[in-house]
Amino acid sequence: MSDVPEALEQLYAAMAESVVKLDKKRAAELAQVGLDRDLDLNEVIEKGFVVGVQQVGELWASGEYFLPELVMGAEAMKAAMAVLNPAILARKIAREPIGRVVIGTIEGDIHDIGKTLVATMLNTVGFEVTDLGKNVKVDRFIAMAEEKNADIIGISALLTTTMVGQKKVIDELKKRGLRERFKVIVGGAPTSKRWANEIGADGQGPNAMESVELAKRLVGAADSAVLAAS
Ligand code: B1M
Repeated sequence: MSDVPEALEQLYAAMAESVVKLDKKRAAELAQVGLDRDLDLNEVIEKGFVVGVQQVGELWASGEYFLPELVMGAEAMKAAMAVLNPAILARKIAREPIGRVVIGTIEGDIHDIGKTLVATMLNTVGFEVTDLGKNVKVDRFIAMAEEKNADIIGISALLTTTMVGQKKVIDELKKRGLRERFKVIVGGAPTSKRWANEIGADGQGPNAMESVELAKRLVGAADSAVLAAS
């Protein structure tokens, strides 16, 4: 492939640019470069491709990009993740699960890139993860958490209009006398620690790495040496 920067910061910038330019092929190729160079994949994702998809969001918000570009930007990001995911999962440690997580994107919301990344990272460090996908109803979060005997329910929301669904899950847990049975983590761009406190969640994950640390703390596995998998 032509034109691959040697310097790390420029390579990350090229990864971001591939998403901004909606170029699936180049995004996948640059993800492969990240693997070939044995780079820290969290950095490849957070400093490279995520920066690009955020820029796509800004361009859309400012009216320079329209919905098709938003979709194509997401597809470029997904093309990169399709290359990186097998390598991330290959680091998984075969052992008893350190905890069980049921995770999904709340009803009305189809943004699933960040949620899937968090699910993958949790899986990698040793959680048993049930990914419910996107547009998940309140009842389904609770039914699956009970069925899987989950320790943690993870609820992602990317829209200010859907984040209220996170509160609905917690309120419903309280109503059914189940609030103490499960820890609840919320995440997604419009959420914050303050929001998590306000709705009575056990924590908010600002990004995938910190969400993993939070989940480990919540199941009392924070100091386990084997968890330094990524
Ligand atoms: Co949409 N979208 N989108 N979108 N989209 C946003 C979120 C928006 C901020 C763009 C903007 O205005 N700048 C805006 C929301 C505004 C608001 O509510 N405040 C927006 C809008 C308005 C919309 C539509 C309504 C557009 C329309 O149709 N008119 C529509 C909504 C559809 C729906 O859900 N009902 C829509 C649609 C789409 C696409 C389908 C085109 C596509 C999603 C494709 C997909 O996910 N499969 C899309 C995209 C790609 C975005 C942006 C550009 C990028 C989101 C993303 O994937 N980021 C986004 C702009 C932005 O975020 N800056 C935008 C990368 C990802 C790795 O980050 O998801 O934040 P993120 O996840 C992070 C953390 O948040 C955290 O960890 C992750 C990894 O670090 N995290 C968790 C996430 N979930 C977590 C859960 C946890 C813990 C941590 O525990 C459970």
